[in-house]
Amino acid sequence: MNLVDLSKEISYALRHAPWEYELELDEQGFVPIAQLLHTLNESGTYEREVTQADLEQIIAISEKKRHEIIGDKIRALYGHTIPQIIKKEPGIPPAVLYHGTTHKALPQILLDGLKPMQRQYVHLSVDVDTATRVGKRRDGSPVILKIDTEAAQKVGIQFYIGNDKVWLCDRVPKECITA
Ligand code: HQG
Repeated sequence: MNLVDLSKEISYALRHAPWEYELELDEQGFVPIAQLLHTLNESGTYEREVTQADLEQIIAISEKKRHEIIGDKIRALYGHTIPQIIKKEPGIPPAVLYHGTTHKALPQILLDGLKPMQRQYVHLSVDVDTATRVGKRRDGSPVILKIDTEAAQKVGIQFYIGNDKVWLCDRVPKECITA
C-alpha cells in the first residue's frame, strides 16, 4: 500500500471534495472513519483493504501533522477549500510567525497583506525552516515574510491552531508584515 498516495487522497477528500466521497464534514471538519474507509474501499484504487491502522500509520510517519484521529472520527487539520467554513480553535500564537511565498506574489502581498486565496485561512509557520519548505513548493528560493502577531491581534486579527507548526488566521494586514 502506497501510504503517500493514500495520504494525498485523504487530504483531497477532507480538505477539498468531501462530496465526491459521500462525506459530510461536521463543523470542526471531522468525518466518521468508517464512512471514509467504506468509500475508499469501494473505489477499488488500493490493492488491499484500507484499514484504520493505515490511517494511523499515515499520521505517525508523516513529516507534517496533516490529519487527526479522535475517537471514531478523522479530520484534516488545515488546508480546507470547501465552501463550508471549518471552525478552528482560537489561540494565542507566538509573537512572530513566518510565511514562505514566491517572489512573484510579493508585490501584491505588500499592497494587500496576506489573504487566504483559495483556502479558508491564511497559513503561517512557526519557524523559518517550515516557512521555507512551504515556499519551496512554488519558488526555488522563496521569500520568507515575518509576521508580527501582536500587532495583528491589536487590530483585531484572530489566530487559530492548525498543528504544532502551522497557525491559521483570516488575513494579515500589510502593516504586520516584514519582507
Ligand atoms: C499567496 C501546504 C498574492 C501565498 C503548505 C501563497 C501549507 C498572495 C498562495 C499549506 C496573497 C496561496 C498552505 C496576496 C497570499 N496576493 N498572493 N494578497 N496572499 N498569497 O497553497 O500558505 O503540504 O493556498 O503567499 O505546506 O502556500 O498541503 O497557501 O503562496 O502548510 O499539507 O497565495 O498547504 O500544506 O497558496 O500553503 P496556498 P500556502 P500540505
